[in-house]
Amino acid sequence: MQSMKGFEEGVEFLPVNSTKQVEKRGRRRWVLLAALLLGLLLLALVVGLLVWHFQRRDVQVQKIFNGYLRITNENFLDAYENSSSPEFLNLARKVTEALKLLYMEVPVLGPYYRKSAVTAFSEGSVIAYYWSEFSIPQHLEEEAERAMAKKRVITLPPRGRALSNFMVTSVVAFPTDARALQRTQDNSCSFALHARGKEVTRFTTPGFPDSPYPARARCQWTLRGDAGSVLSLTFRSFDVAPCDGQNSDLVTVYNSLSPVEPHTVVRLCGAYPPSYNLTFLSSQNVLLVTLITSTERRHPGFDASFFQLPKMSGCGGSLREAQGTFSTPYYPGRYPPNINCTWHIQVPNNQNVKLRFKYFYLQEPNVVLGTCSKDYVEINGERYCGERPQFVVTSKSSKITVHFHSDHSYTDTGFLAEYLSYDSKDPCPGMFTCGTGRCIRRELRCDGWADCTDHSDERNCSCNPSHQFTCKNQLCKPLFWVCDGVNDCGDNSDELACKCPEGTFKCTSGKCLPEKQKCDGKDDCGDGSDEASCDTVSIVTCTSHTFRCQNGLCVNKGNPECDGETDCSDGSDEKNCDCGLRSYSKRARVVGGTDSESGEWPWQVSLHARGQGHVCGASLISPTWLVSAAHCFVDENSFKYSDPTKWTAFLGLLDQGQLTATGVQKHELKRIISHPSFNDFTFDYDIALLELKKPAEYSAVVQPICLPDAAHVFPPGKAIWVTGWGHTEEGGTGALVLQKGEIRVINQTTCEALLPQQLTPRMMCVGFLSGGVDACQGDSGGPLSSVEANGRIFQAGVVSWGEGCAQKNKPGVYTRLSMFRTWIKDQTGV
Ligand SMILES: *[C@@H]1O[C@H](CO)[C@@H](O)[C@H](O)[C@H]1NC(C)=O
Ligand SMILES: *[C@@H]1O[C@H](CO)[C@@H](O)[C@H](O)[C@H]1NC(C)=O
Ligand SMILES: *[C@@H]1O[C@H](CO)[C@@H](O)[C@H](O)[C@H]1NC(C)=O
Ligand SMILES: *[C@@H]1O[C@H](CO)[C@@H](O)[C@H](O)[C@H]1NC(C)=O
Ligand SMILES: *[C@@H]1O[C@H](CO)[C@@H](O)[C@H](O)[C@H]1NC(C)=O
Ligand SMILES: [Ca+2]
Ligand SMILES: [Ca+2]
Ligand SMILES: [Ca+2]
Repeated sequence: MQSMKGFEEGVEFLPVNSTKQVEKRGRRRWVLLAALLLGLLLLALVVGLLVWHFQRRDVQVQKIFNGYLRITNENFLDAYENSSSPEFLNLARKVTEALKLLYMEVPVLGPYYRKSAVTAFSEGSVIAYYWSEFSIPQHLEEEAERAMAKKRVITLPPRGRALSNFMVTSVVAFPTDARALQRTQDNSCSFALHARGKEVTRFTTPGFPDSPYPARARCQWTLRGDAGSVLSLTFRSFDVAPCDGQNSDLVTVYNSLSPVEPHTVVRLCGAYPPSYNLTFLSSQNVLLVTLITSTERRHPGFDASFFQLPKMSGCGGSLREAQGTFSTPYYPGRYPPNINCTWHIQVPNNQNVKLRFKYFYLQEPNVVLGTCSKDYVEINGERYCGERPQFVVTSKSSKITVHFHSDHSYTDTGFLAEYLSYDSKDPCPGMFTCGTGRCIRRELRCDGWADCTDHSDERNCSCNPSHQFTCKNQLCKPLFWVCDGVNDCGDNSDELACKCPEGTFKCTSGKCLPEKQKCDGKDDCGDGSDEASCDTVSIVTCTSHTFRCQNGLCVNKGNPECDGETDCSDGSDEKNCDCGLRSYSKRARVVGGTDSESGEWPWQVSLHARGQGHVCGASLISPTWLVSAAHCFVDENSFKYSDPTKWTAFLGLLDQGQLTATGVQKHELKRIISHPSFNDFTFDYDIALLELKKPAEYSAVVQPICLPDAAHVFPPGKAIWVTGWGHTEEGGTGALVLQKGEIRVINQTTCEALLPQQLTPRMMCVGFLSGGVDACQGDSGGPLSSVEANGRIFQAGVVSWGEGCAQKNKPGVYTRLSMFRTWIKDQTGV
């Protein structure tokens, strides 16, 4: 109480001049003491606050590092593969002891070290894989990470007597993905496999294929081969939950037995089609496969196998012919990590040498653009990496040296290159020389399509006004790309002529209207386009350009069907949306670019007429209904094409040579409904509906496509896809594998001008998008697939006219499907 009182007095007296109290000595001492106490208390408070503050900022974080080190003076024993053998335990103890000594020497690590454990050993002399746990103040985390990643040699201090004759180098470790943490403690889903002889060893996710892999699992497979071998790992079937950022299920393959990012070969999620090559090579005799699952979604998992093969003795070499080819090891399979290859090329007769890289894929994540810091090809001191279209490198002499380097992580398919000798005076005999040194056919010069990657074949041309537009920059472009909203010239001059004046906007029809008529609730354009993309979706008067909900109300949003947002108050715009999605999200890079892959166009149908094989295409729109072209079912003298019993429909088909492949469904037709207004002279109303006798079963390779609403717009300039096998009946020249081509919607006005008197509102025009595609392989009756909002694919059209094929400088004509939405609904109920 006393001190309390003094405290109060002190508070009272301290700030003021206290001369009055001088004579009262005893009382003054009290005050001083109280003040001192107060000061101490305040100090304690401040210190306490500071400590609390810093501790809060500097909570100790648990940090686990995965790493490996090399023991240089030990030989590998078989017992080291068994983590409960005395030999393993003995060596593991030495390693953890050595790590402890190492960490104690590093100020940022020593005080925070908790423990280490060795998870595996492998050959070379002996490599130990371990993890170390620290409890580190948060502000030291980064510094500790840097210290751990530094490659070290353990120099044993004198007190490390227990470790005499123990030489350790290359000690590195990297922070572990937080999601993988649990795994280091739990061994319930951990497998160790050793390849035997030349045998193929198979392993799968638990339960494959009958039951899905466990949710929230941490699994790992340690794969080994004999000393001196490397491993080849293939996922034969792969289907885990789709990739969606942080929380997806993830399979990772490491070129190490430590799950460290710098040795990651590949990270996989989602589903891969069977045609996708998922073969990976190691650079040593070990691989580690991990599966980390975070989701509850149910997927079958993977079926994988691996085998050992002798380590490649070398790559590269000396090439002395006048011409030849060379490629990265295992091309077109992936090259292995951690290799260097050097090719010394010298052509005879004092000719010059040039290299043409036909395919070049050295793509990997985490490369800073333009640095080629990971995998690269180096020629004449210049590095090439990433994914590149065909390119040429020339030398001014008869020699050239090509160096290929792959680092420890992530591999790709590599390159295929050709070397040629050439006369420096005439590098492309009989052909046109691109600025890049590539030779192309003379006809490709000034044809309006860039065949040289630097566009040099299209420079200094005089354009042909009958079908070409002269850009301001002197490039020639097909007339049908004018005013389609896409900058084809590069300087936008093909779009300038059709731009609306300042203060106005452009309707889809091309009409220019004052800005204020946009989104004012009135259809001023006449095609609804001024009301189609407004900030708020509202109910408007129904016109032929508005989407009508089931409840009869119309909304002003363009293409609201199945876009993932509820736009109708009754939700009807998002009903019946089980369509237009592919099961496989991944696609391989197809060399040449026009072969489709299994499951890429699961709605594509092949129609075989009896005795004639593939005749027409069609698309699946429901389990029992197909859409095709009416002209496929017009009778001829010799054959009654309108008779449904004459036809067989193949669903899920990729290769016409493999009609009995797994997944292919063979169906008979019950009914053919050709549009009653079909005109086989003008090809107007060229559409037919086919009913299957038995419903199709949906699968990874059989799925329906979405039908566009009557008001659905596929605007000019939009890129879509045409698919088909071509006309195999004409002498069997068609492709065996389903072909695809990227095409672009052409402005209807422009197309009418190019095809006078031939186009009706039931038709739409498309043009080929890339000049590299030589011929379109679409077949009559086949679908045009358009990727719309939310990734769903809608059928824009049916391949109709003649070849059904867009040629480079001629538009192709297709049946506009949105015009037939009501008719299809009336006939089929779909
Ligand atoms: C691993 O070593 C332990 C202890 O020596 C032994 O009991 C066990 O059978 C070994 N396992 C294998 C697969 O060799
Ligand atoms: C995948 O590539 C490997 C080479 O890495 C090759 O051996 C294998 O045959 C390829 N598999 C397929 C299905 O193409
Ligand atoms: C490949 O070359 C690089 C740089 O020259 C070198 O650091 C690396 O060790 C070499 N790798 C192999 C496997 O020889
Ligand atoms: C185009 O003409 C310019 C000068 O007229 C010339 O320098 C250039 O090489 C020519 N380009 C091509 C591809 O012919
Ligand atoms: C179509 O082209 C014509 C001229 O060729 C142009 O006036 C019109 O605006 C274009 N339409 C669209 C939607 O761009
Ligand atoms: Ca790499
Ligand atoms: Ca254009
Ligand atoms: Ca919607």
